[in-house]
Amino acid sequence: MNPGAAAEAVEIEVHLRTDGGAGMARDIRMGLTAKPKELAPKYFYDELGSQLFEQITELHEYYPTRAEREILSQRSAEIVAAAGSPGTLVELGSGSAAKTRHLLSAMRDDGCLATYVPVDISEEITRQTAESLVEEYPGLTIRGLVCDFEHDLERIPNGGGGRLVAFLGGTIGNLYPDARHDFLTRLAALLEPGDRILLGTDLVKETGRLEAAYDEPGGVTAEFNQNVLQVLNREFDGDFDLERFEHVARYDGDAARMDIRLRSLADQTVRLDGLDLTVRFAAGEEMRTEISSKFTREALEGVYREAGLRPDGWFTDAAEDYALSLASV
Ligand code: SAH
Ligand code: AVI
Repeated sequence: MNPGAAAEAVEIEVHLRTDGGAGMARDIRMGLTAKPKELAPKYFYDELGSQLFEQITELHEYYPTRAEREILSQRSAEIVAAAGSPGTLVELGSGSAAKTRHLLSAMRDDGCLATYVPVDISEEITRQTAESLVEEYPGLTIRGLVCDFEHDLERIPNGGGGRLVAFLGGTIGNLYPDARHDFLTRLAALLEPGDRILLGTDLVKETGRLEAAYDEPGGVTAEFNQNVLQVLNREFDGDFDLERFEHVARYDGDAARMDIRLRSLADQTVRLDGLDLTVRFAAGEEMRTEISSKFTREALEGVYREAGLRPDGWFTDAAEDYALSLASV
């Protein structure tokens, strides 16, 4: 394809910091002054954070990506048919869209593929992904949205020819139950009859495997977690010393979720000039940076129903570590 044609087939809308960064500043100030302190996982994903996540997906201990790839590589044609051969694939939290190729190829082979809408908070990875995909799928139109999918969900375009809205990787598990309910309820309100959601969820399993997946000896996940402090240093002229915080990943069986934190290794004071904020950490104090919920089929079907969605498809890998499910209004 000539490069001009490829450029015309890609359009990326950016809706980040439309408030000049005031929302992020408010969020971080609230999180660092709360008791206990907490940061939202969406702040992990600067350019380095996105690269570190890609490395996580290749770790032996991190089975969710492998399991989801197994399902998509074997069942994408079936999923596309069950979703009514949609013309548009919307993907929330698309990242590198590595596994999404299976769905796009199944749509191409079905003859329905027209438009791909990647939606992600990380501009760099969304642009790279769009540029690669337009080369790989001649004729594909890409309408990327760089935004916070919780804030800007209603910007998702209407799809002529039906939509499949994929939310892969288990990222739904990074939302707290209330936020997840609001998010799915809003998503349900956007769906037209015939549109489908395709949701990736990690399943409940033994604690040892879960904790190993989030705290592997190689330390990539620790680096991914600590990188959020580097994001704050850059954004708010801060002086967090990453070496003085250690990665903690524990499974909370009552809440059925991984609980991921940074633990201060010393009594210390951190200054963020950009927020005119001084924050004290006691030795051993923990600050949560992410939760990652794990589901049973029954629990997930309850979550769907509460949001006004009807579960209508369930696909797992052979080991039943991970599930993809379809839902509609
Ligand atoms: N879907 C990919 C990537 C998962 S990592 C996979 O399965 O491998 C989570 C992705 O969601 C990252 O690319 C991150 O940038 C994006 N993300 C996280 N929070 C987000 C938010 N609030 N709004 C938009 N994108 C978000
Ligand atoms: C993006 N998300 C689904 C990952 C997860 O498994 O919750 C993020 C992650 N955090 C640590 N490792 C991977």
